[in-house]
Order: sequence, then structure tokens, then C-alpha cells
Amino acid sequence: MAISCTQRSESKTTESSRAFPFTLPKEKPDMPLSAAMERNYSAYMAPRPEDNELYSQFKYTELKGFDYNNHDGTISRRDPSKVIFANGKYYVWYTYRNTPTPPQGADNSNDTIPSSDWDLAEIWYATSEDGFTWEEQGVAVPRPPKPHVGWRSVSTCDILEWEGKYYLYYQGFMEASGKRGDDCPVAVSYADSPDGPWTPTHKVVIPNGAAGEWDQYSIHDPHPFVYRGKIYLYYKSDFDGDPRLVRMQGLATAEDPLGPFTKHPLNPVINSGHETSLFPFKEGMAAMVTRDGNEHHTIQYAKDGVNFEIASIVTLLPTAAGSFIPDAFTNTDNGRGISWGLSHFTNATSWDQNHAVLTRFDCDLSLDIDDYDMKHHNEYYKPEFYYQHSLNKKQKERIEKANQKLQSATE
Ligand code: AAL
Repeated sequence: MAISCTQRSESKTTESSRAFPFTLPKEKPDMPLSAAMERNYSAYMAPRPEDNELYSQFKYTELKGFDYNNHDGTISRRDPSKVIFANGKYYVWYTYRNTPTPPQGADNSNDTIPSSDWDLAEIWYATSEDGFTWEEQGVAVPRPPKPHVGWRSVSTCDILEWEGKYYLYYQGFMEASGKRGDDCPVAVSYADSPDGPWTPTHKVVIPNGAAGEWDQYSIHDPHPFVYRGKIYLYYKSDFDGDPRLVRMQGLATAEDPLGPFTKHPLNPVINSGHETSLFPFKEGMAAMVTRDGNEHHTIQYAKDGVNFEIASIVTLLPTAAGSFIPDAFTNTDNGRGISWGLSHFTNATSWDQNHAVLTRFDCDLSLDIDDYDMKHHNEYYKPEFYYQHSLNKKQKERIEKANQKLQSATE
């Protein structure tokens, strides 16, 4: 049956009043929405990534000032702390390994041969005027004598400034990493100045969990902040191992930097991540969740610092980021975010020369800068970038077998 123009335009109007509009609404439109569109307005800080303060690309710059023995695997620097600014310059602390050989695995390790890249390590530090060229200052926390915590290796540190004093938290190994697993608790040293001297407490400040608990073997990546009037120390644990390891993030809080720390009853508080870095953001905490787990390559946000939700999905996140966070220790409820820091590249050349190098990353996860060039999301990489991620031998054999099966079935 023919319909009049009016009816057609009315039906079109009716139709178009139900259709999603051409101009993307800045606020959630009052209309029935799919789950994806509901999420686009409820899960993220803006319907477009460009306007999402917790979305960013990441740019990397090679650092100057660190020698790696021609990358022969005998010198490694990794797992940098947060960067702080004091005495007119930037400071960073990190795991420093300098051994006669590259890591040889737990079974081949001894008092001088490291089992892993962070075995037989110390905590060293460096300073910089600009964050690009660094001057290595030397050891901050050496390995203490047996039987003190960390006698085998002290690694993966982070810095806390509290009531005018400085505290370095670090993993304290009592056996070569890899004997059973990457097993260690966390210890702490303190100083009146970022240049030291550092006094070890020789005590475990974040203990391993009880037998059968998720964090019974490893307390990794200690990451302290001053938040909500307390010390909020986030950490990672490797658990399960069926043999596949699961890596998730926990939280422990304290009123005093030397403890006692109380582990949060909701631990793990982040269901993914390895070398995950956080920063105060608005009234909550944001997390750069890298590498492992269902929600790796995301930036997450928790208004309360505990209950994290995905705030953006990103690529090329810095691993083991030690961000420059001016309000990390100010007990802020208006966290401004970050724009740069140091991170690392592990296995920087080849496994038989296994070592890590420090690098600088830049981003726009800051409420105080508006770097549009950090907000692109239709990212493009050259073909050779993709071809570096090629099929392995087993995958090629599987495909060959599938081809043969198809050919023989059709003969
Ligand atoms: C890092 C961190 C911890 C682990 C090892 C060195 O990425 O998760 O420090 O123990 O790997």
C-alpha cells in the first residue's frame, strides 16, 4: 500500500528518533542502549578516548649515563622506583646486578653465579637534572650479611617519603630465586636524606602469607603511597603455578613506615598485572596494569584505592614503571596524575646475555597537561613491528599438518 510523503517522513522521524544520533552525545543519551554503549558511557571517563584522562599512548626514550658492559649480560638495571625530586634534581633507585656471568638458572647458580636477572643484586641509585641523562651514584642498599633478610639478593625497590624521612622497601631473598620459586618477603631501610646513608631494619616488614594463602611465597614489587592518612603499599604475588603462574596485586596498609602492615581483607585487589604501577588520581588511585592476566594492558581506577575498575585499554604500557609522581606522599585527595617516569626492558638483547635496561616513558595521564599527541588511538605500526611477532616452530608444524589433512581429505 502506497504511503504519503508525510507518513514516510513521520515513519522516518519515528525511525530516526530511535536511531543513535550521528553526533556522538557527550553525555549518555536517554534512549535504549546496547551493553556496549551503556559501557561506553559508564565505564570510561569520556565516550571518546581522546577525552579520557586515563587514556594515553606511551612514548619511549633511551637513557644516557648507564653502562651495560656492551650488553654482555653481566650488568643489569631494572625495576626502577618511583622518581622523586629533591635537592634540585631527580632521584631513582633500582635493582643493580653486576656479576661475572649472565644468569644461569637456579641449578647452576652459586655464590657468584646468579640464578636470575635479579639474583645477587643490590639497590643502587642515580640522579638527573632532566630525566633523560642520569648520573649513577652507586649503592644505596647492599646485600646484608647472612642470615639477615636479603643476604642472597635485595631487589625491586620503591621509595616512600614520610614525615621528612625516606624509606626504601625491597624484596629480600634468602635463597637464589628459582630454587622453589621467586620466593621472598619485603624488607625496608631508612635514611634522613635521599643520598643516604641507609639503615636496614633487618626485619621483614611485609611478610609472606600463611600456608595455602595466595601470597604465601612471594611479596613482590612493593609500591608505597601516602593515601587517606596512611601508608598504602601495593604489591604483587605470583601464585598457583599449575605450572602456569597467576599474578595479581595486593594491598597492605600501615600507620608507621616500619609497620605493622595490615593486608587488605579483599586482597587481591587487582586481578591482573605484573610490575604494576599506580598513582594517586582525583580522590582515588589509578593503576597501570601490565603483562599478565585477563585485564592486562589496562589502566584501572579505584575511587577508594581498593575496588578497581577498568578505565581504559592501552598498548605499549611501560613495564615496571617508576613514575614521577609529585603527589605520591602528600596524602592528596586530588591526585593530578603522571606524565613521565622510568621503566625497564627485560631480556634486552638475548637470553644467553639476559639483562635488563632502564628506559624513560612519557604519557599524558595528567590532569595538568593536555598533550593531544598522546591521545591517538587508531595506532599504526610498521609491518616489521608485526613480523617481529612471528609463528614459532610448533605453530608452523600445526598449520602444516592442518594443510596436509585438508589436502589428503580432498584427494
Ligand atoms: C619483576 C618483579 C619482581 C620479581 C622479578 C624481579 O618483574 O615482579 O622483581 O621478583 O620480576
